[in-house]
Amino acid sequence: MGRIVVIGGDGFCGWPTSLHLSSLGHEVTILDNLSRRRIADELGAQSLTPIVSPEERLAAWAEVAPEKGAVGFIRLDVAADYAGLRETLAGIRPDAIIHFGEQRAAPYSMKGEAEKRYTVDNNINATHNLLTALVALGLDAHVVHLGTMGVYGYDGDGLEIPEGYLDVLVPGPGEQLFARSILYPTNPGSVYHLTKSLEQLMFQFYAKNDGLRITDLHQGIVWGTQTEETRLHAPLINRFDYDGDYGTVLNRFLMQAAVGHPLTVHGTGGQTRAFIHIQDTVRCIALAVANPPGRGERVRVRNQMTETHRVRDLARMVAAVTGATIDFVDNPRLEAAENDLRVSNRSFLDLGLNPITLSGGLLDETLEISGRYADRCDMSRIPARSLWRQEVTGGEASGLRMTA
Ligand code: USQ
Repeated sequence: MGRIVVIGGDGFCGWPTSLHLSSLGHEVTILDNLSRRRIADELGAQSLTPIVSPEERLAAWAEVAPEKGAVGFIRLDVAADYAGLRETLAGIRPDAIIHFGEQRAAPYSMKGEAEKRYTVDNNINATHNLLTALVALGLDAHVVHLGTMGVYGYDGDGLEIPEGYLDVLVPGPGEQLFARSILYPTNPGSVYHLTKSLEQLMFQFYAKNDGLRITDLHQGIVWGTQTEETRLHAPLINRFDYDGDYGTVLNRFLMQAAVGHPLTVHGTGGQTRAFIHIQDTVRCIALAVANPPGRGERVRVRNQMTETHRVRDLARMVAAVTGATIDFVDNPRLEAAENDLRVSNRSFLDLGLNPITLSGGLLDETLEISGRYADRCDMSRIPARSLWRQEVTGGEASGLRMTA
């Protein structure tokens, strides 16, 4: 078992991951600037589940799992405080670093100038600071980064998306064919997804130039709230975002059904996306930590998803279970109205992942939690209001209206 730093360990994926790694016997230190809580305040949209302070969470964990050892917490802005990051890593000398420390909402990243610039500044600087510090300190820690399925884009027409790389033959002079294995060409659909696409190049460079060992996990849309560890004690409960910026589609539909709001399908709901339950997220990260690439190897890319679904099918499924009505609303995003999606996830299946599926009963748990905390819901926060494009007339932005 090793020493693991979890950057962004206070967030929706980072918190349950920190507990899971601790329960496996790792010594975990969370580095977090509490930006998810700050942005929730800024948006006036709190987690549906009540979240206690990091100190109270960690005290609760020490109480239920005293034999696992304490999880440490350091409040640090990895993107802004390079000296602090360097000093912290030099002190801990971790074996692995899980990097969740990024602004992760596509709608938030498209809200306006400030949010676009914040998302790029934060995500790019956080990632580059981490890589630079590892090189400067001569630390051979395995970096496990949370990427996104969205780097591939959603223009799939049946091609199975490989895990990171595309093996191509490039025609040369005469009959010559050059074999290349290239990063799958990125096609980001938001400024947020753009940052994850740019980061792929940083990882490629630092793995090649400095021999850093890096795994990039291209994760789908996470659903569910609780994991084996967060269920153990009330203060350990995971956050549940339902608002139009941070709420993700299936969890939104489940909570909308629980509070009596129509299910907000964007456009025709023909968008097909990749999904994974939060319990499988934490399992995948543990599997990735246990299976690092070697020094000098190229970045290991794994697709962290378990199934694909069309948005309108999810809405129909939730409506069938709950009796909710479905509202097909104008799509605030610029995205393909209909797409197919096939994704390879062989590498996690080969490592032994036994996927949780939507049919597996855990929908009920999310519905139950949504009902339990329904009185904490602010209905005005449910509609998605971030528009992907400003309408331009006569060379000037005339306001936030969609043209596509
Ligand atoms: N959608 C609706 N109704 C809603 C909310 C969303 O129809 O009320 C649609 C969106 O238009 C989109 C799809 O559902 O077509 C997915 O939206 P989402 O908000 O669930 O997911 P997304 O914005 O893509 O981002 C989320 C996470 C992000 C992660 C990404 C994985 O916030 O951190 O990287 O999922 S992926 O989508 O595979 O790129």
